[in-house]
Amino acid sequence: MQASEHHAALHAAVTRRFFIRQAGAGMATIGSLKLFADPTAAADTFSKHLAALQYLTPSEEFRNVERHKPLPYKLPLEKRREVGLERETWKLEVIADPDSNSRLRKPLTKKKGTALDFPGLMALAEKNKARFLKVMTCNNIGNPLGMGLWEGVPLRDVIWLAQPDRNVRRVFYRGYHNNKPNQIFQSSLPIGRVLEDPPGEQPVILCYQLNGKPLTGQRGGPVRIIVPDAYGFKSIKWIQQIFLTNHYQANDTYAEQNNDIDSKMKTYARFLHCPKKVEAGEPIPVTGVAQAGQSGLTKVQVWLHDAKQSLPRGDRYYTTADWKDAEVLNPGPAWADHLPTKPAPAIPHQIDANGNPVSWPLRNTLTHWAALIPSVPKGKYELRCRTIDQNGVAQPMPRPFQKSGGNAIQMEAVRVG
Ligand SMILES: Nc1nc2c(c(=O)[nH]1)N[C@H]1C(S)=C(S)[C@@H](COP(=O)(O)O)O[C@H]1N2
Ligand SMILES: [Mo]
Repeated sequence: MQASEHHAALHAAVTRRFFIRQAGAGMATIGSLKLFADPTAAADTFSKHLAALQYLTPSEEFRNVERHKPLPYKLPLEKRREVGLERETWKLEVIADPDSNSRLRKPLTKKKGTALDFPGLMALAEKNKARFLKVMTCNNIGNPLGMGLWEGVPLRDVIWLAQPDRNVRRVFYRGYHNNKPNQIFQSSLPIGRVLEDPPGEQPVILCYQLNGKPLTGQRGGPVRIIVPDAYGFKSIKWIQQIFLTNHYQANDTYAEQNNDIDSKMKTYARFLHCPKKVEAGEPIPVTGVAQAGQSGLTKVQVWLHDAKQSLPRGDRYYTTADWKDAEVLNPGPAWADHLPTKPAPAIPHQIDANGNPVSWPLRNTLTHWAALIPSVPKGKYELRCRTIDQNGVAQPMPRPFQKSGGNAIQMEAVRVG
């Protein structure tokens, strides 16, 4: 998977210091591990990854979750221009849901020539733009799709242009869908979430930039919605229409597909590097990523289980197992190393004026972690990782159901000897 190859490269760099420190601390067995035989060799091995060190996933290396035929960004340029999929021709309508009684004094419509165009969006951005770090994750896929710095105009600024004044309880929105009703992919939010951000939370935005560059067609450009605290299906790509409605129920395409559409991002850990085989007497170096969701993250833990032994009985999430803390790695200002513009921006609730994260890990983003597991006797083992959130709750609790976001405890087989 491309995204995880990318994470691996970045990861090698942030984890390098960790392993060198362990080696320097004189762990008795580390000398027998070729890769870490001496700290300089380890540094060399990793230095080739250093060039690729990026906390942020390059736009084209995100994993795509898309379902339109043809895919909007693969249409010929002429057609993309015609249907508003280029900045020069993009238009956004903000209208009352025709099936509802919402009232807007100044709907933004193509018909009346009042729809918002790209220069109009840029004029709003000049007055008030937002940017924030957020990991894109599909609730149906067990690994994050990519980590981004997203920039856009708060959606509420555009909604207020349309002067809504009564009977508005939700926002419905959809993107370009080849004008085929059966290809509509849509989502919705309570109007309150759009107009006001919960404490410490980022605004819902009309996003036109990712990692300091224009949002590409593949990532949902020219403009997509980004909902900072939600799973990917709320972040509609190729956005063109917003309906204000008095309906109190959601109309999300994902609701029809048996998903929990009210789910906030969850906290969970994944392995990136986990050796399939190690020599007896050698420690086991493992690394991974973790998503810090709604309840943040305090710990990543690993547990090496001898496959000959039985698993804890009546304890399906292994809460009584012998979990050991891994190290959560803070990239510091290096998170911004590959942004095209310097210095990196300060970000409310996330990045201070010196480019340092205000805390680590940040909610709704990724972090990297590493662990060096002491050597064990010859045999077959099962290695698992999990997170502990800021409420002290261990993965996959408190929300273990698959349809609100895949967060099952991951297991890798390791052979020793
Ligand atoms: N118009 C449109 N927007 C969409 C989708 C889509 O199929 N069409 N997929 C959604 C889903 S389910 C996810 S998980 C994210 C994935 O975003 P990405 O492809 O940029 O990684 O986009 C969301 N936005
Ligand atoms: Mo998704």
